[in-house]
Amino acid sequence: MYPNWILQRAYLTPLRSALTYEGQTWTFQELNELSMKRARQLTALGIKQKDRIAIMGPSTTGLVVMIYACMHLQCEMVMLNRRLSRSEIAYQLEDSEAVTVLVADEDAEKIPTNTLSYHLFSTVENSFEQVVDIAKEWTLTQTTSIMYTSGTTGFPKGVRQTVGNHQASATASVLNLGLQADDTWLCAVPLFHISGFSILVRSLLYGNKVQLYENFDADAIAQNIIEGAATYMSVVAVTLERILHALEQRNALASPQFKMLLAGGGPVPKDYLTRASALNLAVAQTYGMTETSSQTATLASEDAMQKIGSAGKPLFFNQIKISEPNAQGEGEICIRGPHVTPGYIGRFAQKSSTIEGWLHTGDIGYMDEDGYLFVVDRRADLIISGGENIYPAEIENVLLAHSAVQEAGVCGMDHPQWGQVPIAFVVLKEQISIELLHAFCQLKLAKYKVPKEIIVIDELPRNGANKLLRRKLVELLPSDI
Ligand code: S0N
Ligand code: AMP
Ligand code: MG
Ligand code: MG
Ligand code: MG
Repeated sequence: MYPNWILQRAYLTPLRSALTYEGQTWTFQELNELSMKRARQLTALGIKQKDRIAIMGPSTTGLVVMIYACMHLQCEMVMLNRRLSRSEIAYQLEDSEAVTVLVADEDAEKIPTNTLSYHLFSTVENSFEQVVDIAKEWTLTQTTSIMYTSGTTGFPKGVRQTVGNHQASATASVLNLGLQADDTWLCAVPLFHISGFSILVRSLLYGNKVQLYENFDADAIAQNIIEGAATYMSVVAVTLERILHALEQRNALASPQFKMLLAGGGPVPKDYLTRASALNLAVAQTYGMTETSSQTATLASEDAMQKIGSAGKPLFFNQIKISEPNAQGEGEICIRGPHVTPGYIGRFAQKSSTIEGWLHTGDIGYMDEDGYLFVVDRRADLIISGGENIYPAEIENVLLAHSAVQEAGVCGMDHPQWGQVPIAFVVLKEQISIELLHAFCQLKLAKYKVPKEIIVIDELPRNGANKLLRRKLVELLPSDI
């Protein structure tokens, strides 16, 4: 048995700062009291311990308290991505069979109209309380969170992240990065992604403060880094670039107090690492994913420059092997360790997440002679736009559902603002305007997934077995978009 993280942390270091948001600070004791109260209010509204519930809201104290309240109740939290379209959210609610949705008031309109049960945060916050016996102990195998990640089929899979997965991840992270009592982790990545959620888990396990931002505000964050108010921060390539740009514009260096930007969620252009180094900004590149509750391998800062481009070595408990390497040593990256998900829920519940304990990521990489991981290609034509994953099949499925579309193929195109954006190619069976097709996509897909261009062609590139060759689509991209 393992302790309820929130109770244990409030017991060990009640008066330490736990969270700062918009200039206000809460101690671990205060967050515990608030979340215990919220747990009693959720109980009064009919939510039972261990229920599977969905949560959606912007990164505010209200969301953190709601998450901790659900942890107290040992609920399985389906973390909904606020950028998704209503129909994408409807899919996740249906697939997860969440008994209810807890939604921040400002996100209420994103809840699908046929949702049977939901509670606004304000309803919970104003509810009466009902006594509930909060579990003091948790088990390693209980599911804390569920995050949907899409796949080759275009049908997102709900990934279980257990108490054991989160604890192993947070422990391995601190064994690598180190820790001091006054370290503060700046959180401007969404709490519905493991990039953000793992910052909360680390805070509870380490007793460190989280400085939470509702939005990614490059100027405010650059100022924070110049002042050294925070010591760690998680970024994706796009947000790293925005920080570099803001610092360069001010002609200012990072404070010596600031320790490290943890950069993940996709590859980081080498040029950013050089620019960061010129600003005294240490960047640790990391390779991780939803299925591994965040980092699997991380490059130590002392290796940053001589192993430029590497995602580092696996963290202490984790193993990486390259499956079926080619002559250059490149093959599928496989991961084993206590941080690897036990599996999926919903329609993928029967699908095993591992083979003989190894998670087959679909990503391609190699280990150099010193044991450093290099990720050379990502899984299944995955497009990463500003740290958000897009699988071509998700967009193709939507386009194919339109009566005018005969065939559809999607690929990624490099983009100065987002790293990559999706572009769609369609073969039509009847005439239709691109505007209408575009509007159709907007209805069904998150904005970042809506193809930047829809290009009509006569025929899609396919191989002998009639399989769509998405990589050939890239060659068809016009040079003027
Ligand atoms: C890049 C972000 C911050 C952009 O958001 P911003 O600037 O706040 O935009 P908005 O004001 O909301 O919208 C303005 C317009 O921009 C469009 N838009 C927004 N985001 C995107 C996007 N990603 N791609 C394309 N367009 C986008 C809006 O639609 C809007 O359009 P208009 O004007 O037309 O209405 C934001 O996207 C962001 O926060 N991205 C990062 C997400 C993230 O954290 N991804 C990581 C996921 N992966 C993992 O969690 C696993 C890896 C991991 O754990 C990890 C990752 C990083 C660091 C550490 C770790 C770790 O291991 O610990
Ligand atoms: P997600 O499931 O949304 O967490 O996305 C994880 C995927 O992002 C991985 O399977 C990789 O394809 C990609 N990714 C994460 N970190 C890196 C990295 N350091 N370099 C290249 N790709 C990465
Ligand atoms: Mg994903
Ligand atoms: Mg914004
Ligand atoms: Mg969007």
